[in-house]
Parts: sequence; structure tokens; C-alpha cells
Amino acid sequence: MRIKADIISKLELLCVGELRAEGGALGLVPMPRKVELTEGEFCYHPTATLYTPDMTLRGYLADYFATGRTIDFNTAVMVGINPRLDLPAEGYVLEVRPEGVVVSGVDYAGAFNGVQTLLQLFPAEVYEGNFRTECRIPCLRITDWPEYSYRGMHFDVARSFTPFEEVLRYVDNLSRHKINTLHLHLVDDEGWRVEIKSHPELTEVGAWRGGDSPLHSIYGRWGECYGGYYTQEQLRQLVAYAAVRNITVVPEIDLPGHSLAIAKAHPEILCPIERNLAATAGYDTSNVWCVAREENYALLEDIFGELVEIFPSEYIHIGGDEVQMGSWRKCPHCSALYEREGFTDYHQVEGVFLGRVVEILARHGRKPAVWNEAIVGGNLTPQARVHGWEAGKKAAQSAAQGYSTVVMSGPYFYFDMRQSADEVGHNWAGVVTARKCYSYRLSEQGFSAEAQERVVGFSGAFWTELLSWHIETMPHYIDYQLYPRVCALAEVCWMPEERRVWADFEARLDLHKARLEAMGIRYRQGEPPKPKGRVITPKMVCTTSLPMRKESDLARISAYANDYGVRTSRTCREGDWILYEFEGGVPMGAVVELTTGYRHVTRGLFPSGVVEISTDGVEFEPSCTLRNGRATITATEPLRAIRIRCTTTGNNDAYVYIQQPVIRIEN
Ligand code: TNX
Repeated sequence: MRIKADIISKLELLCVGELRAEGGALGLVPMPRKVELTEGEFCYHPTATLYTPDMTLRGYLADYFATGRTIDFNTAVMVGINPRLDLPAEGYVLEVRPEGVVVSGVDYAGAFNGVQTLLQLFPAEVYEGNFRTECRIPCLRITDWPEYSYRGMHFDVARSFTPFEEVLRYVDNLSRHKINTLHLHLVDDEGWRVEIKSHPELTEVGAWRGGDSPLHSIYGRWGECYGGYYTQEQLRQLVAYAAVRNITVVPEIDLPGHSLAIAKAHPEILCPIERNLAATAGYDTSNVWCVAREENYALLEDIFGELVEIFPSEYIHIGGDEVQMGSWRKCPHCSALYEREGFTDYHQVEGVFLGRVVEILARHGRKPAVWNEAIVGGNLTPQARVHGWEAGKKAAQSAAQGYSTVVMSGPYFYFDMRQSADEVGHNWAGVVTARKCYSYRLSEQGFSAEAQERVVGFSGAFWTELLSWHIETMPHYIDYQLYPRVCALAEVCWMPEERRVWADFEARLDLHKARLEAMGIRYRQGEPPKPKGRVITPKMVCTTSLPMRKESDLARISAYANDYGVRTSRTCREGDWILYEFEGGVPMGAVVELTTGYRHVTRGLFPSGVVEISTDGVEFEPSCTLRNGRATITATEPLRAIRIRCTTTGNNDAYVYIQQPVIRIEN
């Protein structure tokens, strides 16, 4: 609360002084194209009303201001749509004069965008709703329009089911940053979240995980059954709610891979091959549709037939990423297809499948959106929109091949990545800070001038493998991962890249934080404090009862040389152990962090276990138990050995990750 008050008074101060000189001091995010400050200020009184002839906007604005049905002497703010304005789509002009405020959009989207800028001119409390406070706004004229037509944020509601109300909040907060597309990842291996009336089994089976449901959970919560799905009624409500906020919802049905959830209800969609369950700790993880099975396309007809009735979007995302093509190689029908067609790459088999799905969409008048791998197989319509997510040049290649491209490159736009080395989140694409996201420039990423023209915009991604696990200890996990990274993304989408300057954004973001707070967003405030002490690496030898994978080298653990751990070749059994023997001992007072599984993620761990310590390397005594596969102990006397003993058989993975201990002493 203090922070907020501070920033507001800072804003007020700026209002009178510096603000005059430079529009940046208003803290607008994303920064409009043109801000001209003019003489004087407009005084907003508690009795003031707002008028707009547009019923939809009036409904929206009624949450923030008193609105009038007609123009009268109380009308202080007017919002309208004027298609004759000489502005690109979604553009607007916002004028503040001593006698009142006028927002004119070239279209509905423009008016909505203008309203968002208008809200940012008011004190941050405006976001708390029912604004009735006297305040002053400097006179100005803003002329603004977006650089890109696709300003997106993706949301994976498949891996972790997110309650409907929270999805609405997600949309509302995006719209305040002029994001205009929600890419809704509705199905994946871990969940089927959309009601399909002709196939209720899809949600009956596919919407639940854990406990004795056919879909097992991966990151903890193994014993309980959890999940959920959205009814068609709810999804229609979401589409309408988003439309008011200038957001198009693009649904994704991820095909032909990532389809374990539907395969649990319809195992017959998979290739008819023997599966090696031993390699996957007893779980059938094959998740790829059989391309040669004709009935599969009838099922897809049913699904898309209902989906297009819920979502009016021009594009429907059909996935195409990370397909495990091994099943097709082994499948008599798919491999026969491959031979018959004279293919040279199994991506071409994927091409056949996606081609069929594209036909289904075309019959409904829709175009496909796909992940970047989908273009490898060749068979895709030039009308497809491609989402380049893989690191490196994938997005540039898609644009170079002529596809409309949305840039989502992992190392810049994956907001499920962690924001500093020791925070929550994945790390396959490295640490993704708001600054990293902000730094993305097409001109530096291998896009030719021509390819740049095909980039329709950018999108952040929010995958939720980790959400259902974190939500208990960190209820603000979504906000924490999204903000302020979404603020940076908003400018990448809105501004021409040559005008983006990090220092300038950072200063405005500082002011914008009061707004985030008033919006109720529990954003990441900065890097969390580092653990105390200095890390030491006393000479150590690590051994285990578990067999290692061929390429995994336990010596790297003994050398403290492997941040990501090394993998065993089977899952854990009760009685398994990992032993760390210290030649010269761990000094008294040292704090030892022990981890099984991944370091930042609860996978590949000992689900339960005990830590045993020894001062002579021979006799062991119990010290504590593991929680989420980990434990922290303090050496109350010098320790010669530490052993982690597993007390569960199986961890829902086909392996265990062994980690080096992290040992700290006070300076
Ligand atoms: C890759 S991005 C995936 C997702 C994961 C994500 C985790 C993409 C098309 N596939 O299935 O959730 O990494 O960051």
C-alpha cells in the first residue's frame, strides 16, 4: 500500500512539473506513438459523467466511471467511433482539454484502446472501479495505433485446469495492456478441457488426473484426483467477455501429438502397435493419432464441428508440435502410407494428417494456425498462420517461406521460464526476464526485410505444467510469471522496434506498477533475496543403488559439475539410496541442501525418503525426511557421509534425477 501511495504522489508531482516536458512521465504502457502536451489541465469532478453512444463500451466503462445515457452538462468524457479518421486499424485519438476529454477510435478496437490509455491518465485507483475522485489530468493530444495486428498471450489450461473466473481475470488484465488475442491451449496430454456434446467421454475421462484416473499426474499431487473442464456455455461467455475487451479467443486442439488425454477415452485413435510399458514405468505415454485410420477424421469432424460453433475466430489452432513419430514408423498402416507416397521424412506423414484437418476447417470457413514444426511436412495451406516457438531461426524461416508468422520464440516469450536462476519455472529456454523479452528485435533475429513484413505480431506463452503444483504454496503464481513480462510484451507488440528503449520503458514501468497493484495483480517485484552464505564444494564421492543411463555420468555429481543432475535408467524402489561421502567431511555449521529429481521441478524424485547422516562414514542415523523430494540439513557436527534413502516404489516417471548437494557456510 505504501508503494502505491508513493507512486501516486510521484505521479501528481510530475503532473505539474516535468510532465509538461515529456509524455513519458505519464508512465503509459504501452507507450503511444505520439503524445503532444498542450497548455492547461482538465479537472475531473466526482459528479462528472462519461458518455459513449456505443452500448458495449458503455457497459464496459460503467465499471470504472459514472456513465450517462445522453450528453448533458455533467458529461466530461466522450468516447466514440469515427471510421473516417485517417488512422490504421485499432488506432485512436485522445484529446484532453480544460473543458473535457474526447476519445475517438477509428473502429471499436481503436475506441477500446483509447479507453485503456484514458484509464492510465487517471490515478491508479481508477482500476479499483467506481471512480469518483476529484483529480487533474494534463491537457494533451495522443495519436496512436499498434505496430502489429496480432498482440497475443497464450494460456495452457490443459496441463493445469484453471477455474473459469480466473481465465476471465487473465483476459481482463491482458486487455488493459492492449493485448488483443488469447491463444487458448485447450487440450494436451494432461487434459481435455472443452465440452464436446457429441462425445461426453472426452471430458469424463480426459478432464481429470491423479488418484485412480486414467491420466496420471506428473508433478506431484499423485494421490488425489483433480482437474475440470469448461462447458460450451462458459466458453461462449468467455468469447463474449473477451470481445468486449477487443480480444479474440483462438482455441487450440493440439494434434496429432500431445493427444494422450483423448487417447485415454479413445485408445483406438492410436496406431495399432505393441507398446513398451516397461520403458515408461508402466504408463502408456503414446500420444500420437494414427494417420492411416479413416475413422479418426470422423471423430475430428465431430470435435471441430462443435468447436467452430463456440469460437468465431478466423483461425483455429491445430497444434502440430513435438510429434513422437516413432509410432508411425512402427505402425503397419502409417509406414505403408509412407512407402506408398514415396516419402523421405515422417514429417510428411504429419503433413497428410494436418492436411485432412485443414480440409475440415476449410469446410467451416476457418483457417489453421500451427506450431512451427507443422510446416516441415510440406502439405500445409499457404493460408496457415505459423507460431514460431522454438529457439533460433524457426520463426524467421516460417516468415521466409511466406507464412503469416507469430513470433513466440522460447528464450524471449516463454513466461513459464524462470526469471532468474533460482526462481520457479522451467529453464529449457534459459532465464527469460522482462528485459530479455523487451530486447527482441526482428532485425537482429535473421528476418529479411521481406520476412519482417510477414510477421503479424508476437505472443507470450504460458504453459502450466508447474501451475497445479505451485498454486498451493504460491497462489499468485500466474501473476508472478506474467507480470511485468506481459508489460514488456505489450510494447514489443505495440511499438516499432527502433523506438523501444529499455531505460525509458523501465522508468514508465515503475509508474505503471501502481496500476498493476490497483488491478489486483500480484506481480513479481524483483529478484528474490539470495540464500545466505558462500557455496563450498568439499571433496566428495557420490554413489547410488540405482543403475545409471549410459550417457549419465555420476562422476559429474562427485565433481559438483552438473547443475541439471544426472538420470538413472529406471524409476526408484523402496530401499534405493544415494550416498555422498566426504573425504574431509562437511564442516560443522554448514547448511546442506539435498535434492532428488529436477532442481526446480517436482519430477524424477524420491516421492518420500529419509536423510541419514554419519560422522564416521560407517554408522548412520536418521536426520529428517524428504519433502517434495528434497531436504535441507545443518551439520551440527562435521559429517563424513550423507545418505538419502527412498521409502516409495515408483515416482510416476521412468527415472530418477540425482543432484549434487549445495553446501553453504556463513562467510
Ligand atoms: C514445449 S511450446 C512445448 C510445451 C511445453 C513447453 C514448456 C510447444 C509447442 N511445446 O508442450 O509445455 O515446452 O515450456
